[in-house]
Amino acid sequence: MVNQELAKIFQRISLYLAMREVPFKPHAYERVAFALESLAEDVGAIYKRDGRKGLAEIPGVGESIAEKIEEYLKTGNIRLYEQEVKRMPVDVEELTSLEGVGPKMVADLYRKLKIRNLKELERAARAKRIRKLPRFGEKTERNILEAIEFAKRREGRKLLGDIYPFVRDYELLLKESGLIQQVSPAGSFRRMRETVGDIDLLVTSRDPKKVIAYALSHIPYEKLWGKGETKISLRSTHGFDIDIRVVPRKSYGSALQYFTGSKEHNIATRRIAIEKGLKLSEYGLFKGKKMIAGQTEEEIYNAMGLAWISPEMRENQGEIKLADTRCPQKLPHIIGYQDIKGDLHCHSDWDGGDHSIEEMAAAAMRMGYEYIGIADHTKALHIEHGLDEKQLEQRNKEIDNLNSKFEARNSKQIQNPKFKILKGVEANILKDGSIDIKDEVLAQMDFVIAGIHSNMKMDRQKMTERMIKAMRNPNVDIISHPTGRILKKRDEYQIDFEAFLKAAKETGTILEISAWPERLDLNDQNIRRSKEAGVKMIINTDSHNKNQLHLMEFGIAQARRGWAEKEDIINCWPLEKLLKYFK
Ligand code: DGT
Ligand code: CA
Ligand code: CA
Repeated sequence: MVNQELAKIFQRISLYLAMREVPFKPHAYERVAFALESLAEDVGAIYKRDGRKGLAEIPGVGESIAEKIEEYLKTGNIRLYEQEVKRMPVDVEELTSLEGVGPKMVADLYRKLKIRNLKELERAARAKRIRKLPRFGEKTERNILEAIEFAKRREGRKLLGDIYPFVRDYELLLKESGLIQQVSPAGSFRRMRETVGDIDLLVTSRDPKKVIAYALSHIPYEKLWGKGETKISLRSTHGFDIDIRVVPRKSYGSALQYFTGSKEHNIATRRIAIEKGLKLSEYGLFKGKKMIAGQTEEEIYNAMGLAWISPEMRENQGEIKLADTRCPQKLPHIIGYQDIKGDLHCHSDWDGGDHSIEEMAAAAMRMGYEYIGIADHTKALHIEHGLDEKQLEQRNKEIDNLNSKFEARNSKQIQNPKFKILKGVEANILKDGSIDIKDEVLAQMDFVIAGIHSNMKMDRQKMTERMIKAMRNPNVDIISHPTGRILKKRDEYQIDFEAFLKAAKETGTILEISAWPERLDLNDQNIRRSKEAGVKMIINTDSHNKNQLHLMEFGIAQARRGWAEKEDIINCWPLEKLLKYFK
């Protein structure tokens, strides 16, 4: 947990320094925050073992930041951070989480109007006080109010990616108690919904009271919503709610089935039980007074004449009908968490990513992948150090050299004998639908991803035309994060999605499912629509750091929620088949 706490502090320091317009440093702190978030080992453990030197080996951590980590581990504080907070006591995270509000604006608002948080910002905007500030104006004020409305609508739900590490920690914590037999997350988390309202955890134990006492003494919380003999409900100090329930072993399956939901799925399964003269509840499946199933989910579904259904599919969207053993159609054989053979949207240090192509490739090999695609940004994206034609040609040479080196080395290695690095780009779709890199150079790539990174607020017809024109480019293979939404921050582009799908099908363009936790774009619904339209998809992480490759899991989860099968997802395919599919 120390990693996450430190990441948060460094993220805030980065924002505070940006508020004061300190050059370079904000980026350095942001990078460290990123690296810490996805670091597998606990920094405390690293420090214990290797001291400050060990800390300095974490990507992005230099001398001075290593010192700060040490300071935090020793004192629980970082002086620099406290000074910054004192200088400008604003909730910089909350304010900059608004679309269009950056650190400089936050600093201005504090200096001129003493605005410290969202509430005060909203009050000032409604009182029309913001438009009077120099460099703000009426339009900015309106945008701020719009962004606040957006934030309010999403309030309360957390991103799956944000709470994921905590849930895994709680699971471990409960396992280590020695008091329990089984533990599983339930609810929307187990269904891997893109956002989660509260965390539901289910355990079996002979001693529920002790489990409850253990949880209360081991999970830091700020509010206790309720406490019973077998249940507690609390708000963790990290700001999200957790329900923990202890159930008897013989009811574990039925409780898991019930608390996994969704509610709509439960209502439908309960109705099926009634039709068969049975009664289904969290305690078990009953015929009269006799319990006929309860220990596992399988036996419950089976006793109702249904096949077991993956949690990701339990949204009452037709899955129950297909699970009926009498139904001639079967449930789709959705992709598994181990089915991905490579990640094609990875950035390298060529465009400002944290790791070299070789390091990214080595990390991909460790994940058991057969290939990795390097898709650096291209020149129209200045802030991301986009590459021009000449730099791309140089970068491609490096990839060729690495591939030859791997071939030589792999001949003696049994692991991943055919591993390949593919040459790609993430090029920009300009306002008129053209691509910012010359066709001759695009043609030299193994694959081309194109995405929208500017002019996102176009009207529906123009945006649709722009996308379709990009897909008609004979070099464009993949459209990255196709709808452009950022969870809790920004809506999708205005686009005619049906026309977009039709053009993707016609041109053989592949749609990306971005596994990046703030994007998850395509989302589950659009994945299902694409599958039904016969449009192929690819799940990519958009990693800018080798420690982000594991984010793949979130993309796979959304693909499973969208009922995608191996045939629909091209990076479940072997390399040859994949390469043949590109234009
Ligand atoms: P969330 O927390 O809003 O992201 O969504 P869930 O699905 O985790 O919902 P939650 O935490 O309120 O409840 C967990 C599960 O318990 C839910 O998925 C299904 C079950 N459940 C809760 N309330 C009801 C209910 O009124 N009827 C039925 N049939 N099931 C319920
Ligand atoms: Ca829940
Ligand atoms: Ca709940």
